[in-house]
Amino acid sequence: MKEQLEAIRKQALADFAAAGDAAGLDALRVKYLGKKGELTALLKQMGKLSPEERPVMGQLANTVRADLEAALESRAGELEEIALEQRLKDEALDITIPGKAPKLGRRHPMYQALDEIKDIFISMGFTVLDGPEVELAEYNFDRLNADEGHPSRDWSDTFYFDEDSRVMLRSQTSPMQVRAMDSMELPIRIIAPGRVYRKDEVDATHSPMFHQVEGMVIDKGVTMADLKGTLNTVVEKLYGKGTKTRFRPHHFPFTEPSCEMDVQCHKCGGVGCPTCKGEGWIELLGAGMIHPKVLKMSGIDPEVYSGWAFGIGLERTAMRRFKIADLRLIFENDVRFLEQF
Ligand code: 2U9
Repeated sequence: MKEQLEAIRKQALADFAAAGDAAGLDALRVKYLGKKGELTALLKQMGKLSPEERPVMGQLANTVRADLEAALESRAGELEEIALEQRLKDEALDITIPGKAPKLGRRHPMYQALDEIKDIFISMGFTVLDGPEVELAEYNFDRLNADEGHPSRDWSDTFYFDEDSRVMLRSQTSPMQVRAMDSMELPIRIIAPGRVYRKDEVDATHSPMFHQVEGMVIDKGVTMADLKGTLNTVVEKLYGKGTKTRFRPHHFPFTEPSCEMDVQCHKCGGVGCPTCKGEGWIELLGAGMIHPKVLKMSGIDPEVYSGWAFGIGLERTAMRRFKIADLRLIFENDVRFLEQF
């Protein structure tokens, strides 16, 4: 029995040392020291020993058990240490790995077009003004010579906030020019870009919210020649030197005389093609000499001062600049569309 006990001790100690993890070690504990374990099985045979042998073997068996228990405990400690080391290794943060590059957005094509226009006017000495989108009809209509009864004041065209049609979403950025006339020293050279609102159904060329850039110059001796010269310069900066323009008579309540300016078609150079619908020209903006009544309503003497103003639709400009066929794409903000510019 002594040899058997020694053999169990030897084998068990070797097995414990070879155990790879806590579960394996526990299985070995059961195998050697459990109720049906090898050591227990051997001890059950103690009855067969002689009375002299029994206490000697009993002591040896206790020593073996104590040794195995001690070895188990020490190996368990070692395995725990190894597992911890491994976890620390696995979970270590490698700060030298290059990070994932953040996906950068870019400026919306319409604001790219606006920035170009702003830069051109700023380089010519204009100041950029910003103003409220919720406006008084007084600034949006009355002060711009659009009296009660003017078709654009109709409820079917304008978003009003009150029954009396006094407060509204501005339908043009012109009220900014009125505010400028009220608050700025003359001479004035400003542009007013921003959102405007009209009750239009959404389609490929209309939206109830769109953007305008309007501009205005007031000084002594300002004439239609200044209007044409300035706008021609702007067009050459936008579309290239030598780009031809033409001015057609038009009507706006706030300017007199009024005109629309066309740009020679960039596609066909003026011969006529589908882009310009065979015209050779594409309408770009409206403009005119500020109506004397409009100047007077702001306390500016039209005998001393004169001025010109223009208005341009920003979406249409961006659509032409970037060859965008449908206005709705500009507002949908689908990144697959936006990534193209
Ligand atoms: C004041 C005096 C005059 C602004 C002007 C236009 C002509 C014009 C349209 C272009 C396309 C609007 O976006 S659009 O539909 N605008 O044609 N706007 S003159 O004239 C002013 C403004 C303010 C005090």
